[in-house]
Amino acid sequence: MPGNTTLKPKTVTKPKLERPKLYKVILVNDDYTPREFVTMVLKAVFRMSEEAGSRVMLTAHQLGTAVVVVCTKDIAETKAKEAVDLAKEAGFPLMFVTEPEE
Ligand code: TYC
Repeated sequence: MPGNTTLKPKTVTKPKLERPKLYKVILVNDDYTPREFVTMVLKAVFRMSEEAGSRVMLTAHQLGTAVVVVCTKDIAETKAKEAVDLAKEAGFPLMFVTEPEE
């Protein structure tokens, strides 16, 4: 051992436990979809209460858009599609879009 020891700097490995990037599901206002239908979709697809659903619906109605939920890309895209499909079936142009969180 003596005279035979090489001092190696310890390699510091950054723990690779990166969180998955999060996505917002955004509700977009339009002039045709009835308010009650929007609230119903928020309750059915995003499991919101009547109160939370109508609050988010009113925010989109007044401001143009509202964040519904923040989740992984997969879930965001699946939920947005489910919601848009429900509206399409009922003949409404209701839109939900997804976008990555800053
Ligand atoms: N603006 C619609 C109306 O007045 C209601 C509505 C609210 C539609 C929110 C879409 O994302 C929306 N009937």
